Amino acid sequence: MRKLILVGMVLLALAGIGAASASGNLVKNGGFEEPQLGENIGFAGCPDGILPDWVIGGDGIDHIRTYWTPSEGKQSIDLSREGSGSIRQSIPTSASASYTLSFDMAGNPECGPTEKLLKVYWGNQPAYGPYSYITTGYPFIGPGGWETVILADLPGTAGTTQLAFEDVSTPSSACGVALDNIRVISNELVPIPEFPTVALPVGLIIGILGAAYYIRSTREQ
Ligand SMILES: [Ca+2]
Ligand SMILES: [Ca+2]
Repeated sequence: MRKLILVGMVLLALAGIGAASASGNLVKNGGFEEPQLGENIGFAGCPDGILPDWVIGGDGIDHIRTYWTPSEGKQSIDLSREGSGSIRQSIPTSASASYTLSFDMAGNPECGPTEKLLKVYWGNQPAYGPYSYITTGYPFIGPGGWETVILADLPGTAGTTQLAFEDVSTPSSACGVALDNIRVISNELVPIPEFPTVALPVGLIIGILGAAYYIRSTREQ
């Protein structure tokens, strides 16, 4: 029985590793939850140096709290403060891996242009996009207004790769691309789904049976 308990514990540990890898987002503050703005703050204009883990470029951004509903957590950004802005961050990467980038995009509907345009940069690859978002029909950004963009098989390089987002809406205005929930996952870390899904319940059952057996045998002594 002790061997069985040990097997259960090992399976549980392995299932834990699989789950950790699956949620291994390499982007820091990709949901713009830091710094936490006050509950009643609509938005805060951000020049460079305000948003942790990101370098802000262009004309800056707005950090959004209650002004509209984020796609993740409590905060998101408008990639344009008074004019088009950009953000960038260095991601730890490996030359032997490829990466999947995903993010949620919408557009600030308060002012024109109605078509918001976004370019995405990954290392020295040619720019991706421009991705277009039409604000017509979305007077307020809500859960149904966000669109998820996924870029799979981005190449890795040894060291770090710079990830950048740039508002290229024309003309530039105070109402830009809305961004939230930026994630980069190493494709090598995505676990084989069958293993942890089987290992977790099997490990749990063996563990519970083992614990019950152990309690019973200690009571009988
Ligand atoms: Ca968020
Ligand atoms: Ca703005």
